[in-house]
Amino acid sequence: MRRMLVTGGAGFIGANFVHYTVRNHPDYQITVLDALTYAGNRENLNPVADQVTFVHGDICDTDLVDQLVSQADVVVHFAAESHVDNSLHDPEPFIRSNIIGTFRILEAVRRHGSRLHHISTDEVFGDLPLDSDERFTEQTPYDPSSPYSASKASSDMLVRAWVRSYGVAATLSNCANNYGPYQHVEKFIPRQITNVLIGERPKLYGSGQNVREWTHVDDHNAAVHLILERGRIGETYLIGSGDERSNREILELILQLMGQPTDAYDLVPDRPGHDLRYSNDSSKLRNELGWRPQYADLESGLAATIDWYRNNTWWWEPHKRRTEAKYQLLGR
Ligand code: NAD
Ligand code: TDX
Repeated sequence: MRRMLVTGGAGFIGANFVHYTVRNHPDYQITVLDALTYAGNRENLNPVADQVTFVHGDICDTDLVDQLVSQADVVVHFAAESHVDNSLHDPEPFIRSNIIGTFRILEAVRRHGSRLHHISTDEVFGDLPLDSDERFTEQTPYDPSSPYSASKASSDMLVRAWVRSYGVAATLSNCANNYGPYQHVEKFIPRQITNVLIGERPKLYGSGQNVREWTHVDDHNAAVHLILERGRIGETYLIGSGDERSNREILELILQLMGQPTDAYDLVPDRPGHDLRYSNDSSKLRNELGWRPQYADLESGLAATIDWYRNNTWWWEPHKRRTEAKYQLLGR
């Protein structure tokens, strides 16, 4: 058995990663380290509770991180503050968890020689013009726009420096927008689905023309496993389905799939500094490691996601009111 430490394993992508690993890689013995912030939910791990050891703790806790990393062959680092709107309102937790937290993980990995995979985002590159075929590549210079993306860019830089200066055995990946089950109701797709389910009108920022590249969370996690198995140490891999849609298109699709008129939404004030378009060129991952997205059809992936939220109101209802109260403060 290989021993794997998953940070942030009670969050959206981390929990799906743990489920995916239990299903597809039973040779891993998994420990999750998660601080259970507003975004973490232990119930996300209910389906695999018997197969996973859960530790409630903070990645900034030097001694705890040292102890857990010393017992791990592989560390997969998802833990982070992840929501752009929150970072605009209150950046400090982003600096702490995303930068200091990653530093603590790196120092522990350096001491104990564990293999590290660092999870990051396409947002570190800034944005692309709306009407262009340009894509981010592994060579695109970093140019983050928000406190969130600046903190993730900083964490990536730390990982690269620890590889080069200390020989830490790390890989990095920068994925495009994810969707799927267990995504917090603050994020675009779950916010709109759950608004429809409670009879509230969905909320589209600004003109709704901003473009995102939507990737199913299981496709992201399959890529992470390929990189863990066959990725080259020190290398970065971009991950993305190639399916780009404007926010307006996604919202209209959700409304259509939920049997609502496709204009039944409100336009709300734009996000400050709102990135226009993200698009990842994932050919390195595809050519070197043979990755292909399995959820190639966004419509059916979205329909399954809508069904998941419809069938799991117990999971999101307790968080919905508090989330919308936060948005009301932001005027969005
Ligand atoms: P999330 O907010 O749903 O989950 C984050 C998890 O990290 C939560 O369980 C939270 O409790 C935990 N956490 C936060 N601070 C912590 C700390 N100091 N110590 C321990 N645990 C802590 O986020 P997500 O959407 O699942 O994102 C996971 C990772 O993937 C992040 O690194 C994010 O930057 C990256 N990412 C996300 C997307 C996306 O579309 N959601 C896309 C690309 C990359
Ligand atoms: O109510 C909304 N209305 C709206 O129009 C919300 C919540 C969002 N939006 C827009 C903003 C974005 O253009 O939808 C798009 C997606 O928004 P988010 O779900 O907040 O995602 P984004 O800002 O693109 O960042 C996401 O992808 C990259 C994740 O939250 C990050 O963690 C990841 O790094």
